[in-house]
Amino acid sequence: MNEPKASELCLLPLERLKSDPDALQGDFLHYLNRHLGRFLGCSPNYMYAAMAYTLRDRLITDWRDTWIEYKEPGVRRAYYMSLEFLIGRSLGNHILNMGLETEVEQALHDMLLDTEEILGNEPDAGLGNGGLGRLAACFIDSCATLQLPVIGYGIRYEYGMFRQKLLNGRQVEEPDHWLRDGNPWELERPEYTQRIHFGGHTEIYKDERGRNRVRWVDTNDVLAIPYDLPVSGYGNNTVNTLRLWKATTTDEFNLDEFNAGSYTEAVAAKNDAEHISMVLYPNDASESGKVLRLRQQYFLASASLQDAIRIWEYAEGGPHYERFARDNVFQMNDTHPTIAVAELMRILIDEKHLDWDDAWNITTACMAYTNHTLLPEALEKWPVAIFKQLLPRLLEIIYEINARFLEKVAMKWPGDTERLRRMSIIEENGEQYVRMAYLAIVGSFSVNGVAALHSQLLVDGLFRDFHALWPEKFNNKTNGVTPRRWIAHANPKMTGLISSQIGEEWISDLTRIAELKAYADEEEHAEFHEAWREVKRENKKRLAALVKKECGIDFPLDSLFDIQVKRIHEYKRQLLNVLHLIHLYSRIKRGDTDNWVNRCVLIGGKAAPGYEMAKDIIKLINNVAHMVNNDPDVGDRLKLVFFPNYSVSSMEVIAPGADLSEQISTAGKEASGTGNMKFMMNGALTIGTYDGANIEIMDAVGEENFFLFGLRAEEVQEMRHQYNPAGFIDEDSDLQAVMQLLESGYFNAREPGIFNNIINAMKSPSDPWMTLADFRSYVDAQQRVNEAWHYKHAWTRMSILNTACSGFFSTDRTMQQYNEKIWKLDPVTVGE
Ligand code: 21N
Repeated sequence: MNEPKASELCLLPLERLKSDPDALQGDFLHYLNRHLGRFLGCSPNYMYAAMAYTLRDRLITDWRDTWIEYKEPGVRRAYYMSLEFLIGRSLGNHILNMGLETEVEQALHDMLLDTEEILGNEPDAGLGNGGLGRLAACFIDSCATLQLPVIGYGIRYEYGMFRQKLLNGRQVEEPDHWLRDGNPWELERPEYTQRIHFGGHTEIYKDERGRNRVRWVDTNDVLAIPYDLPVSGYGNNTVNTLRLWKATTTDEFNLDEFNAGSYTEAVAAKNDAEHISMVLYPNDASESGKVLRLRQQYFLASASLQDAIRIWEYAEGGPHYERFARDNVFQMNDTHPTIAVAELMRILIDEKHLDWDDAWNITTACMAYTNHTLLPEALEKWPVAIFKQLLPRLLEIIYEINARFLEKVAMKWPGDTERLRRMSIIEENGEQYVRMAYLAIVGSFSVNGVAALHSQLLVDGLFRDFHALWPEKFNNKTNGVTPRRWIAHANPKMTGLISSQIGEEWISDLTRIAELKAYADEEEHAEFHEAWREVKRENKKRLAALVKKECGIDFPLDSLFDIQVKRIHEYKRQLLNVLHLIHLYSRIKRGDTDNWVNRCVLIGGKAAPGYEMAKDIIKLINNVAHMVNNDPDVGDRLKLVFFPNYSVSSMEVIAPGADLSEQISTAGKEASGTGNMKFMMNGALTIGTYDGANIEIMDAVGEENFFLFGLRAEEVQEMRHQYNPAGFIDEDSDLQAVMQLLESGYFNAREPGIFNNIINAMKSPSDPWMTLADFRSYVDAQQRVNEAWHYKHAWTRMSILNTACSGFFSTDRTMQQYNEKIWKLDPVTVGE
């Protein structure tokens, strides 16, 4: 008999584990008792871990088979590079994707355990700030479901997004040590460790053929260790990989210090390396400018590129670089990993010894860039001085890229020095900076915005000059969200009701949810309408219980649940919401309550720790809430809470319980928004400005099923030059009453002056967010909401239509568009 060789042995099929309730229970108890050393009746976080291990075992076979398929030569792969992946919890998601809901439920039930409680013990993987990080998580979910060979690359932050506490109505940040009890999902792969260089200097040498080459020497090196997380597809055998890098020290240390007898100091100094993956920067939508942040960016870019090259060389069986761009594409999530453009050039030139032109052709054929913001304060630029210190070789390469690029510009527009100055990758007025967005555009074959309006504004404004040079690079890819997490998992009751009417196909093909439109008519489908209302009521009950637990306030179920959750930022205009609430309060106080609609208002979101105005806004919301909730004149007419520590897992309860979704940014400022889509899918109606993806949401559902208000982007620009907030106050007695109440100190009687910054900002003619300009229109739209709410049946119809028209906003569609126009990958089926 022929003995198999070792290399053949490793390809032998792995036995599939049984997944009936008995088998699950057996493995669960094995992990709980024999691995974790705990027993039934122990603290529930161990039961969560035991169930996670049980399911991970069942993912491993498909995970391995998926890798084997992807490593075949000729399989083209995409790499999604992102400094953020805001994953949230995973157990419920995997159970859903594997179709094991009833089996797990049964297994736990037989041990008198409650599934929901156990799922609730998983800490959120909060490795992101907001929309950009959550988008990355939705993207990789959809890629696995679509069977696309896409690998996520990110950083395994020891501390994710801070936990938000409230003290006297103010935000207090607490560190999020999410890995403290271990992470059962991750698999450490030290065999694929990569080495990353920092510091040092460059020198020129002659190679064996007498050509000048550059060496980067005397560097301080750091090691990158990969930790893999499984990303399961829905109802298929695909298990993709999210690979997160942890920074660690090399074992080398400074011998001089060692010889001088400072052994402990020499070892201790090595700690510096570990800091790179210690903490996520929490200031979304404004650049941090910190050296550690640039170290994180290069660390991710370099480790990921080296790893992708290693995978490709292995599959290809040798370094035939003319085929590299045929097989690989890198999607950069904003400019954060954009140093990858220069890093790929460095690897190809210094390490693979390609010449400049070949390296540049490869690089610009496999890099693609997504922009997520137009806000000037969020556009990354790094001081050249910092670059020179930290990444001297990369700065040289960027200079060379820039010189060759500016030659092209000069050729197309001879004598236009002003244009050269504008378009240069290096900003030269005063201190020099590297403009990362420009590096990304020059180095990529595709540049996209995240909603139709946003992509249009990019080519008309910020990137105008580049669009004139390369119109073919620019495109739009409207964002989405994954219907698995945001409907099927978060809203099981609605899922059951929908599937009872149109089957389950919609879960992996959301265009099919349009079939619900046929049920929008109350007369013909009275039972369905009744059931729809009942589902919403149950979801409101679940949300009300969470609000009671977190905030201590009762939300009566018959009230309209009016919700704004997102990062706290002036452009998102939580302040406009507050002005409306003060208006409602003042109406109650003066007895103007005919046809009143009772409202429960929930506002939640985190402020960047250094963003004082955002922190003042949180304090104002809490102070107004205190007055409103404790005033006996108000009663059930109005309830207001600031919901603490808004996160992925809390949104899973909040979105299904919402009646009204607040999407009220200053037009032209919110690139897309994605919370707006989650609310829509779960049957909430939107009150919103003509901004970001709101526009596409309204197009899909129809203006008559959407509460539109406010200035449009062009009107905002138009008014800017002559914006006169005082005029809006003078002409509107409601706004006068609101501002008077606010300025009188009514909400801060014992804390005089604390809201002066907020008041002055709103009253300033240079207020970039022009909050007062939209007050009247917003209050009128809220009045239309009230009128609509009176007609329960018409409201239900609009709610059903919102869900039924949400098919476009699945990330399955978004990923299909990225794939058709940018990545061009073939789907890979696994295990058939
Ligand atoms: C959002 F701290 N953009 S979250 C858009 F320095 N950018 O605002 C939203 F490390 N974050 O409209 C859109 O729906 C969403 O992206 C998805 O496309 C966000 C930028 C950021 C900047 C600096 C930093 C972290 C994040 C930090």
